[in-house]
Amino acid sequence: MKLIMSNNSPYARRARITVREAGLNEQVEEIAIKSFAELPTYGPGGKIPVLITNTDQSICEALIICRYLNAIANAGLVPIQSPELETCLVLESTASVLMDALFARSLENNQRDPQYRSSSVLVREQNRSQRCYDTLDQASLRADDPVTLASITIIAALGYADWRAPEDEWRSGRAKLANYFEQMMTRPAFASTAPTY
Ligand SMILES: N[C@@H](CCC(=O)N[C@@H](CS)C(=O)NCC(=O)O)C(=O)O
Repeated sequence: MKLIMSNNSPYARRARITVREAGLNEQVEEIAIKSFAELPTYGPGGKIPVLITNTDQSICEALIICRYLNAIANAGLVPIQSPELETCLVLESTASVLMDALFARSLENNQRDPQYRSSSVLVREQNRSQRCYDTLDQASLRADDPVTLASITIIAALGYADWRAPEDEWRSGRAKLANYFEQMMTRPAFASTAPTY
């Protein structure tokens, strides 16, 4: 399989950590894009990540790629029983929303002509980000719990916040979340995929 990615995309990082935690390193070759212009050649979405399967199918969307990798490796990255399943989905979806909120702000700040930048969008997405940080902090996450697609998404989103939204100071007043992040980052799958910027 081939994973079309970039070293600093938080969406691609979800898939890259999943590859490693699912033990699929030998089966998935990572291909870093040279330009966004080449992306539509890998599928209609034209976004990274894209997974090209062994049957030459092109799967997009990080969430779906991660579930596919988890399924083919039988990796157990999504609990199958309550209440762990619901907990995983609540946290994964919260981190997913956080990632989208951070990405939306990054688009406004870095790709929009300053005269067209929307301060209302920036405020709305920043408020959304703060609510998500709070929810994740209040979840009292434990680094010695089994890795799931939730923990993968949380760390990918927070790592992206460090890069694109340092003004959020997400660690401030959220010692539990900060401690969780630090501990998770000692795992090779997480450390080796830290964004390069
Ligand atoms: N919903 C998608 C978002 C992926 C995404 O937006 N990736 C960005 C890079 S971080 C991208 O490819 N942007 C190119 C573009 O928007 O044309 C996912 O979860 O995979």
